[in-house]
Amino acid sequence: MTVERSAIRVGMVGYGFMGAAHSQAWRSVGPFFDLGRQPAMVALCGRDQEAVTVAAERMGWHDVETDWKQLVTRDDIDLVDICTPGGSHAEIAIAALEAGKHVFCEKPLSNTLPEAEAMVAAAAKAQERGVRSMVGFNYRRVPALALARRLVADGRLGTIRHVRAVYLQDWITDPEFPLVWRLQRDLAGSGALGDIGSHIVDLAQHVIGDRLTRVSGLTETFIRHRPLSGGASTGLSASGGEGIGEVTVDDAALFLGRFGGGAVASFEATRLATGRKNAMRLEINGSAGSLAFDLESMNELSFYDGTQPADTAGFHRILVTEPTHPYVAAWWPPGHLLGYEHSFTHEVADLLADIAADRDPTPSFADGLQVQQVLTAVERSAAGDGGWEDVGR
Ligand code: SOE
Repeated sequence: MTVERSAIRVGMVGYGFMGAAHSQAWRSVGPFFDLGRQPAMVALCGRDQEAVTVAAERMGWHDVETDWKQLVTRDDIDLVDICTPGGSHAEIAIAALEAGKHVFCEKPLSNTLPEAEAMVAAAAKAQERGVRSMVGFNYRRVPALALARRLVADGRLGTIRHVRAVYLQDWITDPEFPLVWRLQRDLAGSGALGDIGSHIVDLAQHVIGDRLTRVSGLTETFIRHRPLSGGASTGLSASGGEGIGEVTVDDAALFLGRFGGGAVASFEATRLATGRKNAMRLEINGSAGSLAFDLESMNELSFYDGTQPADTAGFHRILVTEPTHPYVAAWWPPGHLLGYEHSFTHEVADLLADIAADRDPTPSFADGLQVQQVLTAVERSAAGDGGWEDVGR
């Protein structure tokens, strides 16, 4: 493999859904973004030699490893991209940082607070040596949501009072869907709360530029036992074996929140919203206007400008495809649309630019820890009588 001297040589661990999305990003970022340092897709790591070899060829990786401990110590790797289930994020990220590798880690940062705290400590120590790290909350880099943040920051909504966020899926509605790793606490850390609730917590805070300080919530597991095997079509490895196993994570989480600046919020994350495939919606109400976003119309942002005369006021649809909109100039002329996968390309474009400029990428591991603190506070509230819990206690 011929690699430019200035290239950032990438090794990725994991090749499931997120591995495929990240591989698409590493392949596509070079031709579309002016990068000081191009990525080189050096090696893909997975436990099964045959399967990871097939995946590497398909996804565009030059070499393979079957032991992540080997990958993170390779001299020809500068950056480790972690696309494994949350239960392995901490050990891989800390080893990579200690080996002097930049780290890009998928959300949620980790499955537990102690792990997240250890990752933040390792990232801070590595940063002293110019080693950078980022956690992958990709929706921040959907152009319409980046525009929403810009409008809020520019004061177009005035004082923010309400945030209303939902993330609705339905892929485990069938009780015969097997007990895959996302339904096992030791591997996934939590269910809908950490998997998709983490997205709307990070996004709400990022778009309004404020942090949650108190939460009150509930979680529910509607289907408490599932078959141990089957579901080959899911693309997710079941725990295997015969019989029935216990679901040890939430199917749904609903919680209220208070932001430090005074806004109030409602959040709902569920994977049993029959008919909703990946419906993430965000609405923000301020003293001077409102914004509404629907992932199923991800190139659009609804904006209500409260400063307009009443007889012409109303939510209008911004088609977020102008070159002045975030990230759009790198792609197509106005009116041509972007997709879910472009948000991952935007992540790696910003990460590579930050590394080339010796800057700290965002969201940082500390940002990922704060989201984990919110999720943990929700779980504390849900484990009790749903009372208010301080974030970060
Ligand atoms: C499954 O819920 C999942 O793949 C999440 O893990 C991703 O973060 C989300 O973007 C799509 O749905």
